[in-house]
Amino acid sequence: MGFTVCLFLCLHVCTFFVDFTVGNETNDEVNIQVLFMPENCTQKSKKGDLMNAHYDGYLEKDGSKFYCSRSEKDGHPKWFVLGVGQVIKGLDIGMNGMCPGEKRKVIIPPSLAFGKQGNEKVPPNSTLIFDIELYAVSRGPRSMEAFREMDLDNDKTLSKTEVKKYLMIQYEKGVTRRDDSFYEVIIADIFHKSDHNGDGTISAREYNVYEHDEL
Ligand SMILES: [Ca+2]
Ligand SMILES: [Ca+2]
Repeated sequence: MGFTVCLFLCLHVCTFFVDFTVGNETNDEVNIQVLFMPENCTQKSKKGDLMNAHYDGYLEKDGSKFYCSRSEKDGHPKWFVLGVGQVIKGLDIGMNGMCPGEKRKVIIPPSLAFGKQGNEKVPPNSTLIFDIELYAVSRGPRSMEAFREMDLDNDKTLSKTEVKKYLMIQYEKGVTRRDDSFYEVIIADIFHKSDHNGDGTISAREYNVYEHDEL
């Protein structure tokens, strides 16, 4: 039984769709190497967290690069929810328990990547290597606690200003200061996916749609 998984939350830049079999035939594991650990790690990523990261993907067999988030289109870091199938399974596993600012090398067997089929850039049965740098982790972005935290004027909807303020607080826990254009790209992406009725704010109902992504 196969199902389609989008590698990236960013549907409008999503180029990789893949069918893979979820079965009990694999005991394969993701190999995680921590390349850099920041001195302060106030929170580690866990399932359901909103992640912001750059990652470059390589084929293990010849070291060729098949994906680079830094050079793709706008080059902004990828934004996705961890552990719910918005990235390949091996990345969901390999980016768990990670700190903002941490860098990892993650080696993913085919069964937890693009499987026997591969995709347009990944040959069948490819083991993949990802170089990952995590910029930000937002705890429980789908929780109503987080919604209330973001909803500064308590009107039960999130404006772009409110989302931006929240993101800036999250990012300042990380390593790098960002300019306005950085946030504008992310906010546009968030509203594109969450503001379903296009009124320029995210209602509690629209926000809560995320709750049903759990696998
Ligand atoms: Ca509000
Ligand atoms: Ca709305």
